[in-house]
Amino acid sequence: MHPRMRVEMDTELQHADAYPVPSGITMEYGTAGFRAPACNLPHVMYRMGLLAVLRARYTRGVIGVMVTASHNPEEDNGVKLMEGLGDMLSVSWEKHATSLASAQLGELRTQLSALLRDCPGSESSSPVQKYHVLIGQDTRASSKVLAQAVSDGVTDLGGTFKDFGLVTTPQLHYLVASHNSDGLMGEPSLDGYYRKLSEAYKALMAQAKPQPKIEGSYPLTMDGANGVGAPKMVELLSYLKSSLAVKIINNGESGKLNHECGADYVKIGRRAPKGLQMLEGRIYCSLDGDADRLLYYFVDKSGTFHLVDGDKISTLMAIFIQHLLKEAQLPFQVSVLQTAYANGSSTRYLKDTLQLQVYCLPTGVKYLHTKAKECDIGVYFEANGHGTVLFGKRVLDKVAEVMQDSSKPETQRAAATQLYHTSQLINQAVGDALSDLLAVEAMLSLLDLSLPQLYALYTDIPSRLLKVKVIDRQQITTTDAERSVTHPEGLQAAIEERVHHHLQARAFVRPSGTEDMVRVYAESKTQESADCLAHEVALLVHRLAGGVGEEPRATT
Ligand code: 16G
Ligand code: MG
Repeated sequence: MHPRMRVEMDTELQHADAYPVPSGITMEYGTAGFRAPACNLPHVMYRMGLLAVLRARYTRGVIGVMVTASHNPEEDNGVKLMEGLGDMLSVSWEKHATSLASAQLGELRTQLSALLRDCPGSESSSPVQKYHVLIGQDTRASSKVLAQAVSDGVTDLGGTFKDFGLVTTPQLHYLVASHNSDGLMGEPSLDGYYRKLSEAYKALMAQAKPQPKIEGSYPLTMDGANGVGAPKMVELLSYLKSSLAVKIINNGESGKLNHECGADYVKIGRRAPKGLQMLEGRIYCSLDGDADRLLYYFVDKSGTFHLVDGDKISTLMAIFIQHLLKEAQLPFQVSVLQTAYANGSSTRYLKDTLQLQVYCLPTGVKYLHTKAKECDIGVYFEANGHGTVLFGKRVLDKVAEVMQDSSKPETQRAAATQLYHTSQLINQAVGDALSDLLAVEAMLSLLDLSLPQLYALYTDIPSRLLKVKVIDRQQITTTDAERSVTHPEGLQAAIEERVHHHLQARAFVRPSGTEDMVRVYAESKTQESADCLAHEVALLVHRLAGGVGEEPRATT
């Protein structure tokens, strides 16, 4: 056993004094880890370094710690842990993260000792084992110092670490997954990541019809949100050589992170990033600050903006895979996993037109990813652009069998080969904007489908998202994948009563996992009706669930 890893916490925690808990600050490990103004985070980062070593010891695998606050403003930062095959920190350890985060020194030792006692093998005197932590960071000015705090925590508990510096969140998930699978998921390096993606993309595109070139221009423009996705896309493009041309804007050279650009800005406002003059016939996409979300968009002849959101990207992927399964004569089920925010039209199209199995799950990647793992092929995307496709082992084994079976017709084997390359292209650890971007490009080409054609497959039902501030948002509890409120009493009945006054309508409310707000979502036949319903429901939340400040006003 490492000398610093005794069951009783007699270790010095050399750096602990440098990271006191500021008074009056408590934080919760939420949907996407901790997020807060960067100045409030050094002590949290140090403690997450400590926790990562314990978790590495508990899981007997490498743990990843990513310093990022994704699409939040530059002034914020955050941290999340990943483990196993790139999964999010186990939900059962989130409470340990929460309680360690605000533990003062004495309490910290007590909590660490308790956690240490529970670690398997803690009583044995087995030979020294290194507990290894991979650290990554986004482009925020605060990230470097905060990553240092993580590494101080790691070394204080005798762990070792590798700081990868700037990486996208999905790249760190990949690195953790590849480390913990002994390279089965790919080589555990950034070079391994780029090679895997670029080779799979080139192999898929070798089967596609050549695309018409637009002289002196790029068919695809990518908004990097002034975040880490932009430089990482440049690296990826150097592996792709001439097989993909992308113009990158908001590459971080001058603009501010996530400011008037990026996937969240585009999704919420349904508009182009500031300064982008969109042209008909071109296509555009936006990443978020840590490159785990991707959205596409274009303008039509009249200059009207159209968003191809996560629901539509998920539809494209499901169509592509369903088509290949049929060609390859593989009788596997494609399941699509959505959250309550998925537009009702998308759900109907997937179920009724494509005849796919569709599930609705609570918001947050951890729920979608866990369910996707149970499926033959699980396609999951949140409407906000975060998602991926998971291929089950049973499917991959069968795909490999067909690929190699020379008695099968060429078309069948070719389809199986494309399925194989698709499974290599799409990040199996987590939703990954860079990997998804290559997948969307390849799938559109191979299906010979344009982005406007994908957009036109179904028409979104008008919707409205609002937020309401209440005294304590945790007082609102929900069931049925967040589509129905269980507390406070009477709220659900009142929502349903309002919904009945609108055509083709639905509405739900849920406490946000990342902001101190209650979110309200409504859909209805017309935009006016959706706006009205959302406002009515927001008023109900304010009145029945302890609203703070003025009542919500109607949107005009
Ligand atoms: C986080 C989640 C995202 C979810 C969003 C909801 C991960 C990696 N990210 O960004 O999946 O859509 O939170 O935020 O799980 P909300 O709870 O504030 O609505
Ligand atoms: Mg993100």
